[in-house]
Amino acid sequence: MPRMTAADAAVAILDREGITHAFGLPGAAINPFYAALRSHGGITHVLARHVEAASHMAEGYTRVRAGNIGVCIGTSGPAGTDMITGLYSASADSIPILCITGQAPVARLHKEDFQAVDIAAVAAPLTKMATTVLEPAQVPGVFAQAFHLMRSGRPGPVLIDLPFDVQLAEIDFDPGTYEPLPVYKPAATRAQIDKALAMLDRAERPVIVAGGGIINADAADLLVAFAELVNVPVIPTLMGWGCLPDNHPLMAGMAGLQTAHRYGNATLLESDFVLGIGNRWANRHTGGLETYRKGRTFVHVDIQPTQIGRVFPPDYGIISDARAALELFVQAAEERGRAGQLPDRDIWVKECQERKRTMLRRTHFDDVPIKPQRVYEEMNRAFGPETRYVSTIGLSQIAAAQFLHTYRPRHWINAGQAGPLGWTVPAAIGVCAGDPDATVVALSGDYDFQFMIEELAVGAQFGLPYIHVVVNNAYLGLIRQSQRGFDMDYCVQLSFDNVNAPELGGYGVDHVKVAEGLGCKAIRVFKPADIAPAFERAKELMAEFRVPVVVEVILERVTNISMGTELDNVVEFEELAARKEDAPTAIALLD
Ligand SMILES: Cc1ncc(C[n+]2csc(CCOP(=O)(O)OP(=O)(O)O)c2C)c(N)n1
Ligand SMILES: [Mg+2]
Repeated sequence: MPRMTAADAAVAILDREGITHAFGLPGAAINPFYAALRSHGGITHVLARHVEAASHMAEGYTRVRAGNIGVCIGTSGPAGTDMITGLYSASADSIPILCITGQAPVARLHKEDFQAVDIAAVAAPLTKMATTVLEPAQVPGVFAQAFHLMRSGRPGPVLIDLPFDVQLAEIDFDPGTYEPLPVYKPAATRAQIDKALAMLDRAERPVIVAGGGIINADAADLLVAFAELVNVPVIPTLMGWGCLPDNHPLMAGMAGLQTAHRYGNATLLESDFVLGIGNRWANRHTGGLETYRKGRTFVHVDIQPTQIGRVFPPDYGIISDARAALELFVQAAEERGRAGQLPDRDIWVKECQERKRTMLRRTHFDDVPIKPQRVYEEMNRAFGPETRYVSTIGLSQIAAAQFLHTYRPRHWINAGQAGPLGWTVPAAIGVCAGDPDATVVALSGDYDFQFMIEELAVGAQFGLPYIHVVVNNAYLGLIRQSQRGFDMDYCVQLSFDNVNAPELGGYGVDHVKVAEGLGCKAIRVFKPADIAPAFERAKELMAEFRVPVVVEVILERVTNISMGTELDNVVEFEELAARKEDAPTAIALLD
């Protein structure tokens, strides 16, 4: 039997489980694991500048391709606690990442050892498993179990904490015969699918709410096939956005309080039946449940048994992986179609399409300082359907969801539930590492960008080029807008006179200089007509220098973005589009 350190065994298992990349930074307590990484030599390591960033890089890496699992590594103590936000973000959005931490030696865990913190206890509620391995011989089993858990059922993160002496201890282990454990995914039965389809048949104005579970299950093609077979409009959630292209005739728009389309909300409110697949009924999608549920029948398909009935009791629930359910939905719908049993939905579909064409928000403004809507219009022109967008939180992200277009799964990569400021730069770097050929365009408000701006150096050091659009209003814009309800504008200003950059006119941080200082390229734009040339120049710079390129757009300080507390009370702050020139990059154009 081959003998090796437990750390060597762990790295060999990472390899056998298909891991090719890791994001992290070493410290004394994790050095044995780094020694094993070094002697293995087959895992590319990206050195983050902040450990929280390593966890977000891992998440971006997971999200970009089906089957990917991002690995983040840190030492004991503060490295683990820094990654807690990454574990929260990943668990909230059902994204598997494996977090590996170093730890004090076993015998010293309770002896006030330097940087010994019970990280497994801290991480427990945010992970599918969080464990400090006390017996070296358990290391292979713990890693096998970790991969089994991350891939089974509702995906999510795992933390493995390795005491220093456990990493160094020699164990018997044969990597050659190591085998990943089988993955468990519950699957709908045909009887359950037939029952759901019979309910759908009885509806007059049905919609499918398509959640991120469909993307996690790599089942977007089946969703499109099913929607087309039954001719039912689809409302993707923010996590499901991209599972059918925005220009698909059955894409009815997103519904919700913020990241939603006017036509998506109107169609949901007109509907009498909702089939939710792989979705959570998160409150930013539903708003108040009374409005959301009124007069509608609900079927809910979810991989996690306890998710059914958690937010509200559906009329019928099915516990199933989205792919397994959609395979049967397609099969059953095909049979019904051949037997001429599918209802004609043409009139309802046309009504939904008409709303998509007419209920538009205006994007075309020529104002200086630039109105944010114009930035998204220019992004729609500059970046094609293969673009992978990365964003996190803020008015910037909300407006992006309202105005940008997504055409493919995994092309809208967003921390949907946790929304941790600072996620965007590291997540974009993880996306670039996971798909080096992708066109990656990240979007941040000025504050989100400043949170982890140091990670730009990682993109420069490791040759991970992408374009980062920074919309600068010198404000915590979303919080400024939400403080209107308190009649205040308190602690949300980011504006100051930068003594080194008077040309910024009070917009504070000189993002161009900071980005350049970190080894990246950067362009600043003040006028609408300069946005498109800046994007073209950014593409050239990215190709030439292979580093992140920042395009900073100086916005008007105060622009309120459409949002509300109920699906039927979303407040519009700008005049709506009346002619096609008002929203020239909308999918379906007004006359
Ligand atoms: C860690 C963390 N702290 C606080 C918040 C609350 N928050 C959400 S958006 C936001 C302001 C974002 O400002 P900016 O990135 O400039 O975007 P803008 O809204 O101005 O477009 C804040 C403070 C958060 N999401 N995450
Ligand atoms: Mg801002």
